[in-house]
Amino acid sequence: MSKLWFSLFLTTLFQAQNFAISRREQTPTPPLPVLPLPSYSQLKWQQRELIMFLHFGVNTFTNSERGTGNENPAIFNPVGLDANQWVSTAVEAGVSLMILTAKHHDGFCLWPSKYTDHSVAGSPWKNGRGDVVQELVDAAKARGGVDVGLYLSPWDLHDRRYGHDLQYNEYYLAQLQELLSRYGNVREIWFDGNKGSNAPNMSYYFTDWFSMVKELQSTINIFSDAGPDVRWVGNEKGFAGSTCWSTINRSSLSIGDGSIVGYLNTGDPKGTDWLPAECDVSIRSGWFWHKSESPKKLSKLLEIYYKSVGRNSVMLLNVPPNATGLITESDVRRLKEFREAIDTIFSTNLAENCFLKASSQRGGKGGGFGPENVLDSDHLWTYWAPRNHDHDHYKKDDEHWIEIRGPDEGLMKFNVVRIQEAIGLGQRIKRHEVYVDGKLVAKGTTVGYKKLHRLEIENGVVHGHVVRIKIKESKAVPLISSIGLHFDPYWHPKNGQ
Ligand code: FUL
Repeated sequence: MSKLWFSLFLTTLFQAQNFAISRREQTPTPPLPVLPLPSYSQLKWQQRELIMFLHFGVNTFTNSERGTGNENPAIFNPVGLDANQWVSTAVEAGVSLMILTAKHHDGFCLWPSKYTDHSVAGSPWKNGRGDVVQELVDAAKARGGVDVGLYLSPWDLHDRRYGHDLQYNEYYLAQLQELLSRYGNVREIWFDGNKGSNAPNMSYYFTDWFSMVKELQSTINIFSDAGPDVRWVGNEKGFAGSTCWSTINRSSLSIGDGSIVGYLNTGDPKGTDWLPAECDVSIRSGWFWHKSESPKKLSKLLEIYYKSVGRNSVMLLNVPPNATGLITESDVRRLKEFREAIDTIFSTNLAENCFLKASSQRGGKGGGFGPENVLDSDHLWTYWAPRNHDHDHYKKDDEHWIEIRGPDEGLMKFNVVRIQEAIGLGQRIKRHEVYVDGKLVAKGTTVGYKKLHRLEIENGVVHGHVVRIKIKESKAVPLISSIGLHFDPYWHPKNGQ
């Protein structure tokens, strides 16, 4: 081959290669994340939406909410205990995680701990050979689809070591080791910050506790007022703030500090830690079962759902087993109604089969970030992304919006708007508005994993053709993973509920 032909051959080869590479290089990439980001286990937790708390122990037999620590283990005798019934109730309510009070403030242990006599081992139940934690774990395993979490109260009214820092912390850590190594996977551990005002002074060795927990359970989420994985929402009504960031500064938090409840409720847009809020609330007025109490009305449970799950949080609903050891029939029924209501509202999305349009889309048409992504079943990793803003030329009209245009024939009838952010790349949206046929029907601040607007307009229902969601302010380009227009037949804003 002559020199000329050879160099021509090389040039062509180089260009061909270059072309192949450049086609790939032109595939639009996902945008950069906005830190902080959730961990794998935090993302899994967020997607659960509804989890169940089970307060059960000596208080169940004494008709009390807070024990004394002097209860005789002989009173604990749930003769009909059937954890399969608890698990079925949970699964039928759409719950995938159940958190049991292995030890509440009274110090009575629902498993036979080798470090105390104050446990099921000293009770007549199963002749002292029972283990409630094991019963729950076995039932969850047998049924499948439901995970277990545990609550181990730091405040202990029974144990004499309480108040002696070293001895009590060793005792507490010993029990943590039992619970987190004997029972398989534990997905959440609850460190309750509550403590009586007359309780002895006590320093908890949180750093040791948290390290030990993570060592024994790699996928667990640690809950406390201050995380490190899930934070308390700051109240026991089940309500997250109408602004609710999953980000917060952990350095401003401490466990058991009553002055930070407002901060916990809303989170912090400037927060450097991903620490989403969990909304704990009971189906009844008390945490423990009392014969005289009955479950909350369906409308109340739905209100809580909208104000927790619908505000970027997870709803932790307590359903206390009774003295027989079963979840009471009225609670089972109410939970069924609750699940049916959620399914009725959200199983139909009127936005499906609509025409979608957006202010812009990253990488242009066919680039993988178009508005159609908000209607698929993936609510995390496929999303509509607008073009990056060119900050030098930012004009007011550049605001980002996405539009849902209904079919020509007939109007869409809905009263709930659902918006979800692709939080895998960070929480971004600070302010947004919803318009129907040009009229403002809802506005809000944060969106996060899920924002639900139950429309507060007159008559409660909107009939319209074009729904436009405007993102008024955002930390970086907003990434919207899902949108829903739903009809909630239980919502009657005129008469309050
Ligand atoms: C509180 C406790 O004092 C209540 O008894 C209940 O366990 C609730 C979930 O947390 O701090």
